[in-house]
Amino acid sequence: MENKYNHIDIEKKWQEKWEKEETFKLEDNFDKKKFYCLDMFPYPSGEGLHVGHPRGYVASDIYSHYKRMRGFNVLHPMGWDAFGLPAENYALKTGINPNTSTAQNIERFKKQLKNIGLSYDWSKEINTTDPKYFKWTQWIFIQLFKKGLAYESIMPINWCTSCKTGLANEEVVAGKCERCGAQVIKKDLRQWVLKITKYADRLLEDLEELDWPSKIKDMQINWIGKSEGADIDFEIKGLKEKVKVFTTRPDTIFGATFLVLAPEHSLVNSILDKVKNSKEVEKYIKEARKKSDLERTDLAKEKTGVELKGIKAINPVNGKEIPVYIADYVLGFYGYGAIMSVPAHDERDFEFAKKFDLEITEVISGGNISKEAYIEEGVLINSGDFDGMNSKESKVKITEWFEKKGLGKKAINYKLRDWIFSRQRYWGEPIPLIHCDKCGTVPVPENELPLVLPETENYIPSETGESPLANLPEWINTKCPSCGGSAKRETNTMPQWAGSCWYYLRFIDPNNENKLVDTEKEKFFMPVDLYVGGAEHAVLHLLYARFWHKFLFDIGVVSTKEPFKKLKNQGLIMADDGTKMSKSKGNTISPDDIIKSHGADTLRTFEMFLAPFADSAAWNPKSINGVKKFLDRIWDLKIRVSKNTDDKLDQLTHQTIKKVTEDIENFKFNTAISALMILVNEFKNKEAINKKNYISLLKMIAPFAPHIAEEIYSEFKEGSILKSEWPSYDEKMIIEDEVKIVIQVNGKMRDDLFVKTGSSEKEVKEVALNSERIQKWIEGKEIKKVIYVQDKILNIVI
Ligand code: ANZ
Ligand code: ZN
Repeated sequence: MENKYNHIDIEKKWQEKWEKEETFKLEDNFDKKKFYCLDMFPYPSGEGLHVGHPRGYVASDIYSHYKRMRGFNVLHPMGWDAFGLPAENYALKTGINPNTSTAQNIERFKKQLKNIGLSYDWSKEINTTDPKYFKWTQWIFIQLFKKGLAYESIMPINWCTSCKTGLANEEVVAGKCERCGAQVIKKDLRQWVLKITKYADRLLEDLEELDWPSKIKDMQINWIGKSEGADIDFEIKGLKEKVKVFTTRPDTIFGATFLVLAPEHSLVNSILDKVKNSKEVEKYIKEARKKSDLERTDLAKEKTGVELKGIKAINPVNGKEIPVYIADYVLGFYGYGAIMSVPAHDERDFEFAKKFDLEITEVISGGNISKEAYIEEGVLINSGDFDGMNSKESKVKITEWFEKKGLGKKAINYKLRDWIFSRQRYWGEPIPLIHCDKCGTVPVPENELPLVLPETENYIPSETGESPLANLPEWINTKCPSCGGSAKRETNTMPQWAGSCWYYLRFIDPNNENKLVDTEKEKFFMPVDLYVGGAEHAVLHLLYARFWHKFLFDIGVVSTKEPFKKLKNQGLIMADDGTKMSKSKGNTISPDDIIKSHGADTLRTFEMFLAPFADSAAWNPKSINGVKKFLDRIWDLKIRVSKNTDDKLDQLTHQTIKKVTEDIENFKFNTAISALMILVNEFKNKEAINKKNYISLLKMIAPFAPHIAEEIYSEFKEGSILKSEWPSYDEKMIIEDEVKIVIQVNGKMRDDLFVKTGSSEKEVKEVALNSERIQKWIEGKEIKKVIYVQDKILNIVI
């Protein structure tokens, strides 16, 4: 009888069965322990998925299966982050309404995800562009507005010359638009801005309680950029105006030999008539406006600047007259857009002083300031009464001196800026505000939400920088909700990040028409226990979502301080030549093709086996066949199942259960699969396999390869294996005498491994070849021979 593993039939059969029987539907059971396992939901692009995309989805799916089998009520949803520029740019090109193209893309994505056999509860599906969803995005905005956390401001914003829209700082990469690569310039525009800075301290402090990769936490810490120091006022000789500076080094004040203002500093314009070289100054200001902040603060860049001739400042601690410059290395929107320059102890100031031949006064001992700035803290010199004090103490003392004189005070500064929240685009949530001449800015009444997008055929933004909505008078003209007079709608839309700031809450209760989320359900399911996605979201989405969550906490909508308890980032899957996969390079591999040729189970298992989850890895078309063979082997073993017992196999099975359980808990999927491969090889060497051991194997492989596991299991047992209980192990069975074996490659020690006493050469070799440390040395090499001294040493000769 020919009974071969036929992945195509099996995968189709089980996907249909799961769907029909709603196998993965969230249980309406609040007595069980919950587990909320969330993926970063995708933007449904027109290109569909390549094999790199599902890596995170497969991992979270494995974890969800595992948790279900451990008795948890698992919420594992999926949805669409579907507002965004690509759909709008596509509409501009083709005239096709973004609604239409988005719906098509979603359908395609969904089909691709279903083919992978991911265990989402599709009854929880959401789409950020669905008015039933963005009604609540708008509702949250109105609450922010009512609490004074959304405000209007004329701001020089980052303006993409090609997309013709404002960008957040985070969307500008090396002075270019993150989306289209065009030059980004500064442009003054009326903007809606969210006061994320009000939450800066809480966003910092609460990072501590999160189980997140430290790299991501550090990026948030740096982005928020809290620094402590002092504000100090400098008098300008002969003028009323003072210049306030922020410094982290008040201990160096005696070395402040000049002031530098940012070109956009407000003082510059107001005193221009007193500046002798005003023409030169004006020209410099104009040039500076063309540069991005990044270019301006680039350490490597040659410093530029212009002296404000005829203007002098006074150093408050010693009364010395010092020159005043404008230079673009001082940013207009950090601190006060002005600095006291201490060339002896700050690198940029040092370079600047060298270039313009300015005085350099050493005030911290220990450096060699004829050569370079000495930026360490240390002992003060040339600092009057403060000589001999160390930096730490003198910072306090000098700040106190300023406080007493009323010339300064202790201060804290943040790099974090308020979040520019408006976009001049069509395909986004309309900002639900109305402008009335009499009443000012009034929110759309909450019972009139959602405020939907009007139909149009014209997606071209207006040249003035307003959104395409500004071209639709029937939409703009409305009644003031407060006085009933004629009024105008806000034409800005929200940025792409808005919908993803709170979607994890809506998954809990996606169809609630009266509330953003039901309070009881929210209490039960929040926080998200595990969040899986790309590390590229370290400071964008992950900071914005935390901000909104904290706001929702403050207004009583959510019960937890933080939304995402544990975060895991996946590494990228690269093309087999090691470069990034992209449609434009033509090196993408479609999961659909792999699913046809090898099966979804093989794809899933292979993506986890490829490398440690957080590492990037190149797609390896050859080794996928090895994974397919591994599943074939599991299939072929089923005819050997019997009542026979075998102590050695029992023991190995128990050891494997322990290893795989721990590995899944720790997201070490690749080593979990290695352990299963070893077990399967042992099984293969036996004529008969005890049924209990074989079922344990099936249960362990089920989260990785659910279709084949279901199919085989159904020959032995009733019900879905994915609803069965995770196998347990007996500690007593596992203990055995172990010895440490030294593993050498060409006579050099490369690893040591514990194996059971008396292991055969074959057994030790198998373990050794699975060690990552050993693989590094033998990869791609031919093994010439293996020398084994039992219980002592294994030498691999290549
Ligand atoms: C004097 C000084 C002496 C400084 C010294 C540093 C070293 P962080 O830590 O990033 O907050 N600064 C202040 N405002 C600035 C602006 N708008 N653009 C560019 N630089 C600015 O850095 C704070 C320090 O950055 C401040 O302390 C100031 O230079 C500079 F030996 O003041 B310092
Ligand atoms: Zn009114």
